[in-house]
Amino acid sequence: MVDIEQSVDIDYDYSLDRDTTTLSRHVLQQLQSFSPDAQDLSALMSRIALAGKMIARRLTRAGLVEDALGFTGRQNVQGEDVKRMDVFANQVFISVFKQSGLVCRLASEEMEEPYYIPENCPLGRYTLLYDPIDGSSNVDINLNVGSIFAIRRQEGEDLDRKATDLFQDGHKQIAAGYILYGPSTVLVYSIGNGVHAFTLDPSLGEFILAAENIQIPTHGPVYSVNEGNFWQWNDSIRDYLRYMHRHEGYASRYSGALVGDFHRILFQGGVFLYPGTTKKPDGKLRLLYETAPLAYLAEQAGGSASDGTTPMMDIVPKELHQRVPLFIGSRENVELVESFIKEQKRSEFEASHD
Ligand code: AHM
Ligand code: MG
Repeated sequence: MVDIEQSVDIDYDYSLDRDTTTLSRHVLQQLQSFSPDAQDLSALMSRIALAGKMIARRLTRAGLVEDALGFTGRQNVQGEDVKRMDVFANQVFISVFKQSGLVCRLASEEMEEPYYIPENCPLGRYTLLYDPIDGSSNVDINLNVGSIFAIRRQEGEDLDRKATDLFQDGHKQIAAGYILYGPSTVLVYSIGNGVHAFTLDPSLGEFILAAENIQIPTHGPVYSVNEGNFWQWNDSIRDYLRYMHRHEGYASRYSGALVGDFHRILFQGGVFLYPGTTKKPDGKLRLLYETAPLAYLAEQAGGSASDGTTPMMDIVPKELHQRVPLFIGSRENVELVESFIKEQKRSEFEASHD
């Protein structure tokens, strides 16, 4: 006979346990410590989560409130048209970190120079690097967008406010992740101990653990690239795409928002690529707040990321808004693209030495 009381107890235990694994609890569990550093990271992640909730709230109401959709009429430092949501989301991160006491500087796609919060600087030696709205061309058509973030520890006093200590490789990141604003809002993060995903439960206002220690499949069917740039690619990338077209087992998926495309690959495998083009030889994506944070996640999940030849995590930026080609995802898929790039370099080398 079924013991109803016991089975009810078991169900409650399971669902309550699941519901109470919130992001901040998870961060502390990950660090297995209540040290000041662990408390800092937990507080930083809670602030990022708060920014994510505020942006998600605005996005869900974007068609209803004034001034949420459309362009501002301005261009950002990279010469791209700035959308109202870009400005709003950029400001959200600034205002949540003003209250944190922990972050001295923020650097984002939307600001030419880092933003300093002097009152935090004596104590808060962390820097937040972020893309407030990734894939912002999707906002006006109600498709998914994201926010990407990384945290680095400030090194030195930075008295001249040049933030040169940020020009170090991706291994200097102590945390990275993204928030995906899709049918639900999902936060994915790593603090160097695996990759974990949380789903926002709007009724609780909390990010609840959804998947722990995510592993990217070593091989996947998806290739994700803007094929409209075919005419602008070099031969190696064209050859790779021809290979994709001529072999069974591959599917093309491209949403126009890196975060969404990467999220699919994280769970299902495949490769995302944004190679250099004739108009943008270093591609479109930015190293410090787009490609390096996602590379950190990819490596933590057993995948890989490179610029075609060098591991993304090893690339040292020369400037804040540096762009870099990106090849990221399942290890075998990334290796396949890299093999085409290597082959072209080899034939170029041979031709120049004939
Ligand atoms: P954004 O951060 O200015 O929105 O630009 C980044 C986006 C990526 O999310 C996306 O993969 C890519 O740019 C799309 O660019 P394109 O339209 O050239 O394919
Ligand atoms: Mg972006």
